[in-house]
Amino acid sequence: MISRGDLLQQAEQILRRNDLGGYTAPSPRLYPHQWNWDSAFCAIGWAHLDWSRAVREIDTLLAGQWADGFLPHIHYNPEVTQGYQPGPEWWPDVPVRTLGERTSGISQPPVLPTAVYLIGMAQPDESVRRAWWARLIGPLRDLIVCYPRTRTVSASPLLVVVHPWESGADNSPRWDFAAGGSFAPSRPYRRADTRVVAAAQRPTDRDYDLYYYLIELIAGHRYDLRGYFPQTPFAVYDALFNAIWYRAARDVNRIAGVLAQPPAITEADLQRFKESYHQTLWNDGVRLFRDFNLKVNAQIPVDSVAGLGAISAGLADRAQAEAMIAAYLQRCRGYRLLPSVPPDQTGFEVDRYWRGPVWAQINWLVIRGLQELRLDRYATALADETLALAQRSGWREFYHARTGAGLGGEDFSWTAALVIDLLHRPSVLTGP
Ligand code: 2M8
Repeated sequence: MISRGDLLQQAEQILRRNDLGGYTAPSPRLYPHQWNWDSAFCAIGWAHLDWSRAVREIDTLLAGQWADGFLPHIHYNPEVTQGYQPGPEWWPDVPVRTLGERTSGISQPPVLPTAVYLIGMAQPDESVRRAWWARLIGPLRDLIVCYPRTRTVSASPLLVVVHPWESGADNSPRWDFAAGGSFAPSRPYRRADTRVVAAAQRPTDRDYDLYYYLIELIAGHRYDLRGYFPQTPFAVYDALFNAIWYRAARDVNRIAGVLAQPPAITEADLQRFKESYHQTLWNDGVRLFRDFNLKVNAQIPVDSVAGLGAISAGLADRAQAEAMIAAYLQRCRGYRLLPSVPPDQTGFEVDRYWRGPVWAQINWLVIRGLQELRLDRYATALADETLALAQRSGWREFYHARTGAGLGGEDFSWTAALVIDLLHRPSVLTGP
């Protein structure tokens, strides 16, 4: 097992190696373009190494922002023409702000505003910090208000996630209700992922049929939820996406406050959102938040680590967070932490992608949330576990839920970036 000093050095090497100029590829062979939440996490790591490089990462991500503030899940690098599918041709006429930028037509958990807040706080020169925030507050405000404007239906303030890729947890068993529906696109597609990573660790072809079916449906309606909502088999309130948005909205408000500007989302609206989140997604029987299927108006009866997202967002108080994490850990005894799906859950697979393995960026979110709630015992154990996984198994996309062996993509950027953050800033309360 390598030392923590060497770990830091290796992590820095990974980020520098994956640095493709203005952005950090998540894992160059598997994911050569710029991904939305990956880049936000990478920027958090870069801020400790080279603050202006973190700023650049974010500028490049925001260059793919749409006219209405929407931030797509992939910002394509036009120089990379091979090695990832789907390419930009599957997403025609995306309404980007800057003509010529190529992006996907769906989003991802909006971690970016929280990254901008944290990176700003890591800048010791207050005037530099304020100037940077003053430059970004417009795009961030647009981003945060765009989702309530374009992704709500009926009276609920919760945000509708329209593609498994938007959740970030692509083939989670939570989405099996749709993947089992035999949906397939009208045009043929080819998979590039299984040439890089063993098929047994990736989503199935049936999952991919659904992914491409939804791409055609969404692009065919010009990315307008009102157009395809009646037809889509997939419209959910994802517990993690909604938690991350809530956290992001509060962080944009904090930045706005420093700049003596009005909040992006009013306190009253945040409160309404929080109440709705609890009313719609809380499941007392399992002491976890669940996702909600809008097509049948019911919670999805599948537990996953997404249900702990409330801990990282300030949506759960200390007592509730402790009950949630204790119950989750109890279900995962004998496994590495945190399995993305508890082992007793139907659909759990110990080594397949989002169906069980451990993910460093999810751990990081939960760790930071636990620290803010002063649940230090849990936070420290989880941080130690996360560092140990990288120390023993290297810089992987995810880790085997039982053995901790490294799986999926190699030289993975968010794992490196967040290990850097954990080592440089061990605690949100006492760290430098
Ligand atoms: C994975 O998703 C992409 C599609 O967005 C894929 O499998 O092709 C997910 O783990 C997602 O959360 C992540 O952002 C992306 C890049 O790391 O890979």
